[in-house]
Amino acid sequence: MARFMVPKSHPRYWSLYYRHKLEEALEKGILAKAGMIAHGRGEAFDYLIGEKTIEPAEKAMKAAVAKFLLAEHPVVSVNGNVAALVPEETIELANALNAKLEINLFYRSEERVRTIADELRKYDPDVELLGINPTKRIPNLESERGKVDEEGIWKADVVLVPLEDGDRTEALVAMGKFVVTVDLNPLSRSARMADITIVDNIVRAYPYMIKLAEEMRSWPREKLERIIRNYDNGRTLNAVLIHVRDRLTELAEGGIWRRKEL
Ligand code: PTJ
Repeated sequence: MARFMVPKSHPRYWSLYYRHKLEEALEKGILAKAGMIAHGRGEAFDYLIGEKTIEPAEKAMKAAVAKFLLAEHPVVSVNGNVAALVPEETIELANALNAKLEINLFYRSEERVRTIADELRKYDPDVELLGINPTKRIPNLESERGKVDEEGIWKADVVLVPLEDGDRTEALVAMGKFVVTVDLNPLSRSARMADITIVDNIVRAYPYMIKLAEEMRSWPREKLERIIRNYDNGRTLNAVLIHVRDRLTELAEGGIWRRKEL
């Protein structure tokens, strides 16, 4: 695979950088082919949001971290896109939240699971990984994608399933799990079905959540409980749509032709 040669001065440097990471991950067998398409959809929504972390996402992240810190069996799920974009941050986040890590793939093959496990172990050789030999199945979810680990998602009370397919999110909610997702598309089924939806790019969301977790870890239980009680995911999704609407209105009124920065 050719090295990434784009100069840092390129106006779309970071976008191209992460695309390159995905290309590499595809070659290594970490990423599903459809992961490329999923990323493109995410990028399109990131443009609409403004490629920055917006206030509704900050609120969702705070509530998600509070919920994780209070959980009994918290689990952070990893798929191919996540392993390609934020492998190190995934491990750091699970540590900061005291959560287990489970490889859980939509397009599951034993080889991909192994490749992703090897990739994560490059960042922490001792990392504990679940989902390698899953023995349980999510009810009403057909084929490979329903396989989960008895010690992980199966017994979890709170699960983080980023960049996820809507069916599985819905099935996890139906199992009584509290489901948190990260999804740039506020209209996706996952975004609408989850208990907490973080509408942000995972490359910005995970570092932000790691910092939050380190800060909030020492907060009293009641304070964390209050954050969760006051959180309303419907309101968050509406606020994201209103943000996009207002942003597009401002851009349309201000004009974008030959404008360098949005
Ligand atoms: O690795 P696997 O086999 O588990 O497969 C992973 C994919 C992503 C291919 C699979 O879960 C899938 O098909 O997902 P969907 O249904 O395409 O949903 C992925 C969602 O993630 C879409 O709504 C995208 O907008 C969103 N998304 C893509 N990239 C990012 C993102 N959200 C946040 N940050 C991103 N970088």
